[in-house]
This record gives sequence, C-alpha cells and structure tokens, in this order.
Amino acid sequence: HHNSHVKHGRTSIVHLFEWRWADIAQECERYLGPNGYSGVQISPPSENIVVTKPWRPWWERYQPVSHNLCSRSGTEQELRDMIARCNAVGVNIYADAVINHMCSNEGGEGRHSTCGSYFNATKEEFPSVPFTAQDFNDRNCTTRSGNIEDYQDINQVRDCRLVGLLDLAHRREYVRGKIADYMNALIDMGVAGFRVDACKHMWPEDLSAIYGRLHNLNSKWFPAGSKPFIYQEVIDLGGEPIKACEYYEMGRVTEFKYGARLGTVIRKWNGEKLSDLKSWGEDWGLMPSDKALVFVDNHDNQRGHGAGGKSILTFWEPRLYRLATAFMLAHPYGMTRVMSSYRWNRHIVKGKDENDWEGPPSFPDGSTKPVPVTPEGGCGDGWVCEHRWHPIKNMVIFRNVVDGEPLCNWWDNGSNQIAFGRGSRGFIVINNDDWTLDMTLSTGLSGGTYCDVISGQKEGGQCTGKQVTVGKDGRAHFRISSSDSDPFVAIHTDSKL
Ligand code: LM2
Ligand code: CA
Repeated sequence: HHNSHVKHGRTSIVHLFEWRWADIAQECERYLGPNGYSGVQISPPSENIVVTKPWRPWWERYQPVSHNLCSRSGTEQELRDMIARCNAVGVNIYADAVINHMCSNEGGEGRHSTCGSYFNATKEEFPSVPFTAQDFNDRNCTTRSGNIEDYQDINQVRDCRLVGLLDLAHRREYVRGKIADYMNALIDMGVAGFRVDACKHMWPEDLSAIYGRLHNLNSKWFPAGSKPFIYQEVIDLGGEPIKACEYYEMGRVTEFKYGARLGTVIRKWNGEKLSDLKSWGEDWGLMPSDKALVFVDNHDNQRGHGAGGKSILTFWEPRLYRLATAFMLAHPYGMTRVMSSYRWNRHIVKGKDENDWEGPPSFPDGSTKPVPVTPEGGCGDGWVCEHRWHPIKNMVIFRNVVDGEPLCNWWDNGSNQIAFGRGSRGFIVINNDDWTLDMTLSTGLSGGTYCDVISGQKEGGQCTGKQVTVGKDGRAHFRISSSDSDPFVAIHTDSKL
C-alpha cells in the first residue's frame, strides 16, 4: 500500500478541505490536472451526524453514522462523477476514511444525519450499516469514564473512546468486513487510496487485516493488480508508547514533527535558523523519507486541534507560510501534501480559538457554498485556495520537474539565507534574514537564462518575473531583498528561456 499510483510523474496532493464534490470535479479539470497536482484528499465521504450546537461544525464529519455516501460535499452520484472526472485528467482521489469510531456517545437518537438515516448513539445502534452494541469496544476498555484518559497506556488509547466517540471493535470479523466493504465501494468507484483517520487509536494488526481485504484499484484507470495507496494518520511527536513505526509496513504515515519543527525554524524560535536545515530529514528525528506524508499544516492543527502547537504556520501568516511551503516542495524529503482551507472567524481568547469549530462557507440552511474562482485566478466566498497561490502552484511544478534528483549544491550564510539544488534540474534560494542576500552561487544547472517561478513564470517564451543568468560554469548571481513579498527565488529546467 505504498505506491500512490501518481500519473505523469506528479508528486503532490492537495487537501481540498470541505469542498463539494462538484467543485472538486471542476477543479481537477480546470486547475489541478493542468498544473501538475497528483491527487486530492477529500473530506470524509460517509454519512455523518448533523450537529447544530455549535452550528454545523466541520468536525461533525468525523462522526459517521453509516457508510452511505452522502455528506455536505454532495450525493453519491456527485461523488462518482467527481472521481471519474478527476481520474480522466490524471488526478487521483484519496478518501478520508473515518473507521476508528462512529459518532459521539452524546449523539442522541433520531435521523439528524446527512442522509436522514436513523441511529441511536445511546444504544450504539447504527442500523444502516448495521452496527449494534456488540460491535463496539466497551468491554475492552478499562477506564472509568470509558474515554481515553492516559496516552501512556496503549490499551486505552486503542480500546477506549477518543473524546467520547463510540469505539469500534476491529477484532471482530464482522466489523472488519463492514469497514472493508465501505472502503471497497470507494475503490470500485475509482479512488486511488485513503487517508486513514485516527490510526493511533487502532491496533496495527487489525488495520492490516482490514487492508488485506481491500480490492485492487479499478482497472479502468489503474494498472491491473494495483493496491490502494494508504497513508495513516498517526500523531507521534515522541513521548508516547505508541510509535509511528508500528504502521510503516502497511502504508505511509503522517509526519507531524515536520510542520511543527519547520514552523519553529522559520519563526526563528529558540535561536533556530534556516541554515540548520542543512541536515533536515531523518537526522532531525523524522521518520524515513519513503514512509513520510508531510505537510506544513493540516485541517486540525491550523485551528489548534490535533497536534503541532503554536509553531504551526498557516495561511493566516501568508508570507511565512509561502516560504515554508516552498521549502517543503523544494526539499526531497517525504511525500508532500498542500493544504487548501477556508477562512473562519478566528477569535483567540487566552490562547484558544473560540471559533475553531466553524464549518465551511455555507448558506443559512447549512449547505456548503460553491467555490467561485475570481478573474485573477484566486477563490472567493471565504475559500482560501492556497493551492492556487502563485508561488505554491509553481513549486508543485518545480517538485515534479526535479523528482528523483538528489539534494546538492547546498549553501548557507550560517544564518537564515540558504540555497540548494536538485541535481541539474532545479535550484532555490531563500532569504529569511532581515538583510539583503547578494551572492553568486553554484546552481548545478546548465548555462542560460532562467525565469524565476516565484516572482513570475515563463509565458510564451517570455519571463513575467525576475530573470536569472546561469554561466557556463553553472554559477549565477542572486539578489533577494529581505522586504520582497516573497523573499525566495526558484528556477528549474522547464523555466529556462
Ligand atoms: C482525527 N484524527 O485522528 C481527525 O483528524 C480529527 O479532526 C478528529 O477530531 C479526530 N481524529 C476524530 O476523528 C475532530 C475534532 C474534535 C471533534 C471530533 C469529532 O478535532 O474536536 O470532537 O472530530 O467530531 C468533537 C468536539 C469534542 C467532543 C466530541 C464528541 O470538539 O469536544 O468531545 O466531538 O462529542 C466531547
Ligand atoms: Ca479504537
């Protein structure tokens, strides 16, 4: 489950958090395919509880009540259509599979669900699956509250309720079968794989048994015999007995240290500086590169949920965020995921965001708004679309161009100015000091004139931004003012004029 089945040498996926299926289909065709994104992580497609207090929070989608494929993102038909249209333009779909639990024990009884299916959370009855009380872990959990109380105790982390969410008993053949059926329905529709939610809270052997039941990918779009790509959400910042490495064998694993540590370096906390990144990767205690799924921020830690803490950079700090994302996309470590967010009424009181629950831009009836594209190519109505930001989009292309090339020609000033190349295909220079960078550097590229893809790009043989002249000796002069709106420059073989 380690092969991501990317098409055309593409390398980066984008999480279109809370987007409607209809919008994702259009985005694949009009933007993601043409700009070299390899795939989309979609929000959970399964039917979930409808929460009205607070009003329609984003996190209601992490509380499934059935495996029916209808949600705020759309109907099953719209999902099917989207998957087919994205596949047709070589953009893979990875579904967020919430399989550790169903809704909260306080979810009540009724049809307050996204397709109106009946459930009874108090009795642990989900007749649309169906799951009944015996399919949950209660008897395997030893805490008083029934909730996870101590992350030092492996048994409770995996067999008790995560914040009250009814915990499925994956040891049961029946439960494994139902979950596999759900994932197989998505595979048959054409998804390329899954982000598996809350893996720390499931036993590796149970996950392995479930993955073992999965179908091969749909041969309409993927080579016969392809297994689904799996990346598992495991929050391992160290200090707990459950380790990310327990999951490497079964697929990739989210590397939460990546964004947390990169955030502190770029913010220059604790005296850290960009030149420290010379040894970025495994030497920093990060997992092996070929196991890691990396990101600057995700839908949880961009709003203070999950893990990462205060150092996490998000679109709310756009200048540093673009810098961090550019570094991530230029550096060979890990498989990269770009976040695409919506704005909410962030309101931090005593260090906590009181509106961290707010759902996507929506109409008064709670339905999600479409994503309008502005004439300038950005998004409206509260959708941020970081994946369309010029430097981010162009660094996704950069990563495709330099794919497989080793990091080389590292240079730094011992402070916050760095540069490095990727074989003879690409070169990036970053200035995070508060003075001008003015240097002649070895780029590894062949002689010629290149267009900087950060301040502009090559269009019809012309450069709309800064030009960089590489001499026959591979050396080029760079000057980057610390007050530039994006204090970095990137060139690659496809940006040669
Ligand atoms: C994840 N990864 O392991 C998701 O990335 C994360 O977004 C999910 O939590 C979590 N696991 C469970 O799938 C989110 C959110 C929580 C929210 C849960 C369930 O971060 O805050 O919990 O989804 O919707 C909410 C309330 C919480 C309450 C709970 C149960 O915020 O206060 O706890 O529902 O009612 C009593
Ligand atoms: Ca569990």
